[in-house]
Amino acid sequence: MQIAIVGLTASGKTTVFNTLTRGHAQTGGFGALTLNVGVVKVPDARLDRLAEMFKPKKVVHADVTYADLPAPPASSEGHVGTEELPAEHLARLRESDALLHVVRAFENPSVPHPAGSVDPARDLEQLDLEFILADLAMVDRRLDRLGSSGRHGTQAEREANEREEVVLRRIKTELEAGRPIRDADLADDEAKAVRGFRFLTEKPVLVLLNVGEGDLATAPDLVARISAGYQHRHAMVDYLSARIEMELGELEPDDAATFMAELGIEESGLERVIRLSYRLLGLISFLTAGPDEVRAWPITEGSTAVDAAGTIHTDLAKGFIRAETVGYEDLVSLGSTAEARKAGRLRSEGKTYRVSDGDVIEILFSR
Ligand SMILES: Nc1nc2c(ncn2[C@@H]2O[C@H](COP(=O)(O)OP(=O)(O)OP(=O)(O)O)[C@@H](O)[C@H]2O)c(=O)[nH]1
Ligand SMILES: [Mg+2]
Repeated sequence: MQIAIVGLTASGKTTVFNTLTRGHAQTGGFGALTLNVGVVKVPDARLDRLAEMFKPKKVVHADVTYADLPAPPASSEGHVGTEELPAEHLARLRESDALLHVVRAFENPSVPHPAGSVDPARDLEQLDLEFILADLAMVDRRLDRLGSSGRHGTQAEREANEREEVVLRRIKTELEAGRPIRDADLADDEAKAVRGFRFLTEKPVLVLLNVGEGDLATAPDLVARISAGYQHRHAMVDYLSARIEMELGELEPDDAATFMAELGIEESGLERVIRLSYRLLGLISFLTAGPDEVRAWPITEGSTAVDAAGTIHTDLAKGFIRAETVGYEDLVSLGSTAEARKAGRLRSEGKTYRVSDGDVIEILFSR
């Protein structure tokens, strides 16, 4: 699973990327076209608790890949266009499963805002519009193609083309009205007909307001104000002070705790953002626990026991017999798998069982 970090120039994308990945990519690049990619472990206190119980050789977290894309360069007319991005970056953007849209809400006299003033609502709208235009350009190109050559081929091909055209026309109407595709509420078969395009405005988005160091107290108000004007499907709004998080990340854990107490922060914003983006991807975690390994496995919400088996290994899905399942809370309160079994909390689930977040699962299978 991959999340693309997008945003206008000097909004703090690379600073956010560094805090997420504890990396040291160069910030303040001002339009330098470097692409940064890093893998982030999803914090999960349950794994620590299970590790105490099972004393495994290793503990493996679920992870998410973040790609920090440079802002699209401004063209001579002052537009920022995704079309201007190098092909490799555009491909990354299209391939991503979700967007983390960093919006500047911090003042910093030594880094003037390219537009002359800090205005998160304006910036948010500007990049959103660019993405709408990029999708619209794609839709138009495809409709042209379908118009000229889509009438040929076998009957099945022509019918598929007609179905695609209907969906594309519908999407075009949405985009022309300034609405992202994620709002269009496409039916499953409609979404499937246009999946290959990997439209930018179809991806779920987490809007991250990057607030100044002194603005943490008022940040929730800003979030409320911006989200009131941002009622879209598959969209969330949150805040972070990237600068503070970066400094926190450079401290020893004890010092970080003291610093957080001084600032009156209860939870690291970073962990919240990682968790939110995990949820944004529609992911939950099931867990496996044993003497070799305690591990969290990402899986799409709604997945079945046999999907879970396949996530671990295709052989487990092929030879699936049953999934011995116990909820994390039950396992921890009863103290061991054996006790959970005695108490009747260890369930034998079949192929079609829908996995819940925090299920501790052992797959029984035949080779
Ligand atoms: N005061 C303050 N400065 C910040 C904050 N976040 C980023 N900056 C500064 O703003 C400048 C731009 O930050 P970057 O993280 O490089 O921004 P970017 O969006 O990656 O910029 P480009 O890649 O050039 O588009 C740097 O000098 C950062 O130190 C913040 O929360 N507060
Ligand atoms: Mg950058």
